[in-house]
This record gives sequence, structure tokens and C-alpha cells, in this order.
Amino acid sequence: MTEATHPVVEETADGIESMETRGAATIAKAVADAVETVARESSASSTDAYLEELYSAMATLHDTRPTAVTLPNTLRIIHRALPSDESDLETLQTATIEAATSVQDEIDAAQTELGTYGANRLRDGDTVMVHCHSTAVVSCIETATDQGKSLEVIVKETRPRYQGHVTASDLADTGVAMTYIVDSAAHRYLDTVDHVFVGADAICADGSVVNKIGTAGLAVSATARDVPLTVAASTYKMDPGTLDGSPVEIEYRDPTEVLDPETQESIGNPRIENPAFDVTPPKYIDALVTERGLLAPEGVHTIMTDRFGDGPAIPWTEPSR
Ligand code: RI2
Repeated sequence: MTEATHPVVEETADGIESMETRGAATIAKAVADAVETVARESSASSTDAYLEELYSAMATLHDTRPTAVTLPNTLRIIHRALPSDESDLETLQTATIEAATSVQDEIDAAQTELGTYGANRLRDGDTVMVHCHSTAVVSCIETATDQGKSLEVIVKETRPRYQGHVTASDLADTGVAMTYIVDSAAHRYLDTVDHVFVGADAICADGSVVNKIGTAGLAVSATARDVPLTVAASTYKMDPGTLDGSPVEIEYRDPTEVLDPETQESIGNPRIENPAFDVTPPKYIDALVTERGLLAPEGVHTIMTDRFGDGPAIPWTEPSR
């Protein structure tokens, strides 16, 4: 018998799809929270019915946004923590709840830890350019200001969703001096910048980084200006699906995020494309700051194999029980 989907699954999935819930770490925590609620409030009367309900919830959550790998990694980590096939229903539910809670705690702890490593790269008086909104990057800047460093931050607008607004709001509380620029002004301002800091949605086995559209161009410009680019991202962002050389799927979002249909029509009805992410090759990345410390792009493969080394398969899509 198929269990009805818990309303929290639909609410969480809708929130992620509409980007009301956004940012790789925030998405991961929302997914873990939804799984925890499903486990806590399940009325399944057998192990089989419970697992059917759980996997159906995981499949719905998984299919919301394709690029941020924290989403499948979170589901993978929770699934791995479940006990064997022979377990009774209560043991399975308790294990799901514990795993979902602990993954949320680990994500929070990782943000704090990587924030320190990122902050250690910044010196008093530095100017940092940031792109999009990343909780990991905000953690680095907040920690640096807590260390007593005075920073200036250049915030890129980040069309079409204007995540620069979220970054500016977050940083307003830190007391850093902020300058807000349109995306196309980045190159001009890089000659006054000491560091570029960006987040990540996925880290590939070859050390390349998938992040908000515009990151790759910014990285090329930063390299041309000898400005080091730091990627702030926990190891949850490592995508084991890339271990076999497969690329990360890039999300294309609705064209109306770029132009409303009336304006599109009025300028001759051009086709609109709206890729949400791009890929920055490792040669443009100075370092990654993770909760395990500073990492060169060349070091990603080793840590990815250690962390998620059993290959690209996502276990819950083919449950072993
Ligand atoms: P944290 C965002 O994607 C940006 O690309 C950002 O760099 C990345 O998530 C990482 O976010 P979107 O959800 O995990 O705005 O650092 O499309 O918060």
C-alpha cells in the first residue's frame, strides 16, 4: 500500500523549486528537516510501508533542483545511517530522525568551521568581492570581522534573482563597508580588490566548481587581475556523481526570471535562456575553504573518495532492502 505524501514534503519541495528556500546549505537543511518530520509523524504500520513512504518523500525532494549536490548528499547520508533490513519499525524511525537531526547539526558546524579557515585568509583592511549569496561566504566574512578585521565588501547584484540583496542584508549586521555593483562592473572594480570569495553548489572530482551563473567569468577576470579566488564550501558540496567523469547537470530556470513576456515581445521576441549555474575550471581557483581546512582544487578527488567513495549511485533510488 502506498502511503500518502506528508504535506511537509510538498511544502518543502515547492519552497525549493520556487527558490523561496535557496542556497545549497539551506536547501540541504530543509530537506533533512522534512525527512525528519516524515519519520516523526509517520503512521505506517509496517517496515515496508514506512520505507515506501520515506523513499517516496526522498524522491520528491530530490527532484526539486538538479544542481545543488548537498540535496542528494544529505539524502544519501541519512539513508546510509539507517540500520539493516531486519530492523523493526520503531528502530528505523528513530534512526531516521537521529540521522536527519545530526546532518543538520553537521551542516551548521561545517559552516562555522570553514568560516574560520576562510577568515584566516583575510587581512585587516582587505577588500573582498562576492557573487550571489552564500551562507558559507557570509560565515567567512562574519568570522573575519569577529576577529577584529576591518573589511570592505563589493557585492555583485547577481541577475536575474538579485541574490546580492540577500548578501547585503546579511552583511549589514557585520559593520563591513559595502559597495553594491551591477554584474557587468566586476572587471572594472577588480583592480581595487584583494580577494574574490564565492560559494559552491557542487564541487567536481577534477576540482572544478559549479556555482551561480557569472562565477566562471568572474574567475577569469580575477585571474587576469592576479586576484585570488577562494571557494567557501563544505565537503557536502562534493559530487560523487562526477567521479566517473560525468558533468553536473546545470539547471535552466524559467525565462520570465530574465524578461517578462510583454518586454520580450516588444523587443522582437528573442529566445531567452536562463542557466542558473556555470562551471569554473580548477586553474582559476586559488583555494577551497572547507570544514576540513584549506584545500587545493587538486586535493578534491582524495577527500571526495574518502567522504562519498562508493561511486555515483544514489542508494535510496535503488533501496537495498
Ligand atoms: P551556500 C546559491 O544558489 C549560489 O550559487 C551560492 O553560491 C550557493 O547557492 C551556495 O550557497 P541558489 O540557490 O550553501 O541561489 O554557501 O541558486 O549558502
